[in-house]
Amino acid sequence: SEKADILVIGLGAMGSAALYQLTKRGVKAVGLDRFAPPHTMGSSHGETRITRQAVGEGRDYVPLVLDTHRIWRELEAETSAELLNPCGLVVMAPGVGETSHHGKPDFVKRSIAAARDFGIAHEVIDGREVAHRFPQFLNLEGNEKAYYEPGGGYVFPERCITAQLTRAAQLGATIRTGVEVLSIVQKGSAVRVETSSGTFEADQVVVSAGGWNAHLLGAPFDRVLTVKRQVLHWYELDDTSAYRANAPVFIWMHGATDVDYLYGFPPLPGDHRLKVATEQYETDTTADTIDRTVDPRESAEMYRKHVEGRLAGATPRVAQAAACIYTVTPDRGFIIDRHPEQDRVFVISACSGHGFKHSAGIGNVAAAMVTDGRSAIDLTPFSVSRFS
Ligand code: PYC
Repeated sequence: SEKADILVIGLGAMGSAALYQLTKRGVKAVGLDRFAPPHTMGSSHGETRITRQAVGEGRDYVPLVLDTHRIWRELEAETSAELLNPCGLVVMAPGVGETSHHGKPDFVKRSIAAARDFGIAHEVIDGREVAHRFPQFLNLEGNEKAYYEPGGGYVFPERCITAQLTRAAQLGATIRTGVEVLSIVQKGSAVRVETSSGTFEADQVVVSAGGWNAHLLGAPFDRVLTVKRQVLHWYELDDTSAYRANAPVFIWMHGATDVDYLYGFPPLPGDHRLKVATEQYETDTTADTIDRTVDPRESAEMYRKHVEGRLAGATPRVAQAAACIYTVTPDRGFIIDRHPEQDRVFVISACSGHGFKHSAGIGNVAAAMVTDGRSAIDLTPFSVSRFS
C-alpha cells in the first residue's frame, strides 16, 4: 500500500485548499480525486461564485471568508492568476429586508448586522438608489431594502482550485486523479483507504468529497446530508451598456419566499453572457445519478419567472447551462469536524450552496486541526453533533 502522512479525498474547492495548506505546513500529503479537477461533476464549477464578507448566514462564517480573501490575494501574488474581482455586491429584498435566504430569516438585516459587527465597509440603500447607481436592475419598486458591500464580488472557482493544486504540487504534494475511493476505515492509529488504484495508508484523512461524502462516511453523515440538483444559466445579452465597470454581483429576493429570487453576475470583461441562477431544495438526488444535462425548458422557465423585465439587455437566448450539486444539511450550515467514530478522519462537508467564498479559509482550519489539533477560528458552530 502507498503511505501518506495525510490523505485528502476530493480536490474541489475544499480539498484543493486543504492540500495546499497542509503542504505549506511541510506535511507529506497526497490528494485524490475521482475525476481531474477542476471539473464539472461536483460543486465547484461554473466560472464564477459570489463572495461577500458580511455573511448573512451567520457571523460564525465571517472569520472564514476574511481569511479566504487574504489567502486568495496571497495566491494571486504567487501565481499571477486573477482569482477575486471585488466588483461589489448588492443583496436586496422587498420592504424591510425580512425575506429569508439559505434558511436564515431577515437576510438583508442579518447581512447589515454582520457588517456592523465586523467593521466591513457597506451601505444600506433603497431600491430607488440601487436603480440610480446600477442601471442593470430594472423595474425595482423603490421601497426595497438593499445591502451594498463594495468589497464583495466574485471569484473564479476553477482558477482558485488550479492555483491551490499547482502550489501544493510545487511544494511537494502528490496529486492522483481518476482515483475512486471505495472505503475509508480507521484501524488503531492509521486509516486505510481502498481505492480503484490500490490501497493507501495514512495517519489521518481529510474527506472533502462533496456530494460523495455521505456514501463514503456512513453514519451519522448519511442521515444528515442530502444532495440537491441546482442549475446555472447563461443568457445572451443584446446590450451590455448597463453593466459598467462597477456592475455588482447580486442576490435579488423579489417575492415573499426564499425561492422567489435570483442571483447573478455581471458579464465577464469582453463577454456578452449573463450568468444567473435561483435555487431549489425539493428534489433529492445523488452525486452518481444526478441529471447533468439541462433541458432548454428549464432555462426558458428561469427566464420567464426571474430574469424577464429585471435585468437590462438580457435575452431569452441561452448561451450555456450547467447542473451543479449542493450537499445540504438540515440547517443549511456547514460541517467542519472530526468523524465522531473515527477520530483520524476529518470531514469538510455540506457547504449547502454558500461554501466557495469560505473555501480557502476552511482548508486552512482543516490543516490546522489535523496538524496542531486546534484552530484559530471557532469550529463548534460547524460540528456534526448539532444534528444528534
Ligand atoms: O453564497 O452568495 C452566495 C450564494 C447565492 C446563491 C447561492 N449562493
